[in-house]
Amino acid sequence: MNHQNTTRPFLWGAASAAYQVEGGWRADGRGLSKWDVFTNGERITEKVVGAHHTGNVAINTYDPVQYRNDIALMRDLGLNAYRFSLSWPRILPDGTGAVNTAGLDYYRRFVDDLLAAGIAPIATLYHWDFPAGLFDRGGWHNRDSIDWFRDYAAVVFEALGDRVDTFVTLNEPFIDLFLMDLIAENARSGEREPFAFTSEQYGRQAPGMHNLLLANAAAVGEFRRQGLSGMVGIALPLYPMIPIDGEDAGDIAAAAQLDGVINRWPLDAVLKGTVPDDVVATLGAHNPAFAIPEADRALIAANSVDFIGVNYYAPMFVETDESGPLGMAAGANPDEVKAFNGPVRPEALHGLLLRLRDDYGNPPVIITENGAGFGDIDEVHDGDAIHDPLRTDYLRRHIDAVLKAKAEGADVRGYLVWSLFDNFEWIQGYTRRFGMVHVDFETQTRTPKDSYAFYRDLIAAQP
Ligand code: IFM
Repeated sequence: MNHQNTTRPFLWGAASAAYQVEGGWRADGRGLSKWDVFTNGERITEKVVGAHHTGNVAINTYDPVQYRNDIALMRDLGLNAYRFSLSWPRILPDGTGAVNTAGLDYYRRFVDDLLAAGIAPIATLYHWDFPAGLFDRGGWHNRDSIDWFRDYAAVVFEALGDRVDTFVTLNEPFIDLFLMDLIAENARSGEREPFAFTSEQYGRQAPGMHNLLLANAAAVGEFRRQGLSGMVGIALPLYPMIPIDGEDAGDIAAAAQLDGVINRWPLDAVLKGTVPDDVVATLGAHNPAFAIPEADRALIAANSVDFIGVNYYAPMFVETDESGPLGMAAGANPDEVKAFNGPVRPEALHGLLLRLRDDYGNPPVIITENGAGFGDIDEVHDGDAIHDPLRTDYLRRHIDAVLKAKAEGADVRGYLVWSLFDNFEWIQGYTRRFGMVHVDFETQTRTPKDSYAFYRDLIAAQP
């Protein structure tokens, strides 16, 4: 592990992803991703939110006039870091082979404009927009995906490694495979409710998840091979697991098992270089073909990351439930106020950061996503102002939790809000707003909300 940049100031930033913000889906030679197909062809948003939403235009940040205005808002906010993702099919329209120079030029310009504004770029290589043609060949289930991704990473590192010093290989592999792909599959086939998963589906996704961890290792290896001086990490969706009945042995065991599948598996792989065999057994019970060859273990062992990106929104409350995947149900206490992504529990983020400190050798951590949407109750339009007190309170309490863990020795290097702007929220389309800045999706007008002013003042008050 390369613990560089210890002298860099704490990063106060925000995060986004290409498909959720860029638009320009056919511009300048961009190829298609699986999400273009999901939204334009099979129209999965109709099955989930009853409306046909796509990322074809999104919030239009492929347009340089638009994104330069957005960078001005970032500067006024006082951000010193901005996390964005690169669209794989914008750079390699077929996913492999010929490079689309116009796509790379777009990212070079965007990065240069961020740097000129004093904002450090944090570039994610993959945030779910898998090239459509390669998805048809099995996506992450095809072992060739490891080479496809390493070759794509090589192109990006060569093109941007001179100006980006922090790369994230993959965003939330578990959510990509076990949530989004399964929802899309259920919605498209119509065989079951979009959110109803089975143990067999989980077993089927397991080799894909393993391939994602190998792809991460291969990209980290490529980063080292090119001798780049920055840091490379991965952004994991981490969910502290809380047994619904803390006295019930079944619920306790279910919480531990789900922790293994979602948290411990990728954390062990990218930080310790090991594969937890109990997790392989849990998933292998639903897919006898799932096994880990020795050569794979060696690749993982040789390529741990420089930092861990923590995407934290909420804990999961877990209980045994024979009808749920892996015999479990995970959700939230129905009596709590919930943000879109779960109950508001900043203390669980604090605990998670101490777990990384204590169980994983205190790796450098960047909170690569944290934020909330609460729906209309938290989007109160009042003349030119938009009041979002619940989001503001959420951010304040989670930042306090992060700073407390940092003061207790956790090696936290930065905090990035999801998100600066309202944007395309995957299967929920434009119906879920996470931004500190409101976006009118018809006119692309940006209006800062109260949370923007809160975050600006908080950043300005830092020593
Ligand atoms: O919008 C998503 C993002 O793409 C991945 N992490 C969670 C966010 C909010 O749901």
